[in-house]
Amino acid sequence: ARSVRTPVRPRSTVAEAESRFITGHPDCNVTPYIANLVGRDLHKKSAHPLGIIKDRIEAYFAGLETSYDVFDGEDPVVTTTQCFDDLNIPPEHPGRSKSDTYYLTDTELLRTHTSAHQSQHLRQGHEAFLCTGDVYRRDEIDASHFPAFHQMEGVKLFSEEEMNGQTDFSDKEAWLASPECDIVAKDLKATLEGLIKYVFDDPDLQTRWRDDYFPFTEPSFELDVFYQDEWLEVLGCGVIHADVLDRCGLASRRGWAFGLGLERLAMVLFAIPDIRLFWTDDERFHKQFKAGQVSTFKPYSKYPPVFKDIAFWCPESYVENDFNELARSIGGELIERVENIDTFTNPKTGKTSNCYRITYRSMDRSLTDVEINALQDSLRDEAASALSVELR
Ligand code: FA5
Ligand code: MG
Repeated sequence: ARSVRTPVRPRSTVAEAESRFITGHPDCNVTPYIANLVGRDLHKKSAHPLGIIKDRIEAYFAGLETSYDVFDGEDPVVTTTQCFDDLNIPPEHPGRSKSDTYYLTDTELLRTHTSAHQSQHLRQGHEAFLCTGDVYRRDEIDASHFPAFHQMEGVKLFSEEEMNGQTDFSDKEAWLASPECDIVAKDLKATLEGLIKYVFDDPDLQTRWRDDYFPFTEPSFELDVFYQDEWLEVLGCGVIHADVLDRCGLASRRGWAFGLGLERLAMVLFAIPDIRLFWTDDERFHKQFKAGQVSTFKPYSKYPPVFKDIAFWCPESYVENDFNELARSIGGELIERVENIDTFTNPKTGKTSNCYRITYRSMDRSLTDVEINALQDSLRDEAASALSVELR
């Protein structure tokens, strides 16, 4: 297989990062905190859990009959065409909104998924490939969600003979009921079940398939793994939508695609309890991992959490991700969780109040009251000024 791997980029300075991603365009909503995460290239570090798991997944695919081309160095800045239009994601889809996505300009953004590169690789003639990269989303904040994370995309096309020369299905129902659809979907699930077996080598690992929906696959599925007493979603996948292939000049072909969250799989494989740990510079984390080896993470501390509540009346324009973003901008990796613990609407005024519980906890050290009070005070001040909320 051809392999197009690029070397690790040097970490950019704050000023460099900001000048590229914080453009001054009226639609730009990238914060300095996010700009500084771009380019860390954790997935290319062979002794980092994300690099180790990526290498292991690539090794599984290298052992299959189909030959997969491997990519891991595409620019995370993509266009709305690449990230959405090519994939049948309509203009009004919530995933495209500024409350969910980091825009540099009205047409350029930090990719929200590695599916943003599917069409370009298909157009260039790659029939089976893996493509890994960092992706960015304005999202909720807890132990398994971080605004920057890593995905690996996988795509495989089937030959026209394998599809019995059939591609002209009268409608969605006819396609879903066809033996051709079944061939692709079965191969997809078998390939991913084989992957999980290979990566985890653990007969006790509990997994489950669920039906899902993506505009760019039909049918669509997700796979969950049981971890820390709950089902953790590790990947989305499906049979590539005919319209997506058609746009790539591949109307006569069918195939499958998947996108898996590397952090989610790595958390389970290495027993890493919190997604923020992947971004730490702490030696106590890094010295536990070696290239090519799976080991169980031994937490080096359980520093106590500090809880702080904040309650406010919201303006009509209020969106929760703006508050999550603000918290992350002010508290950075010291924020473990932002939880909405109470919301109600005053029947007389029609105004809505939200109360959030912020969990502050460092992975590396004990926090002092003085520093947390200072962070919480800035969060209150900034919420009032930047989000126009009325503190209670
Ligand atoms: C997608 O991103 C689709 N592009 C996947 C896909 C590809 C479907 C190809 C069909 C064909 P989703 O939004 O569910 O789907 O994200 C995929 C995975 O990324 C999730 O299953 C999860 O493992 C991971 N993920 C999503 N959000 C976060 C987050 N905030 N932090 C960490 N991991 C996340
Ligand atoms: Mg999903």
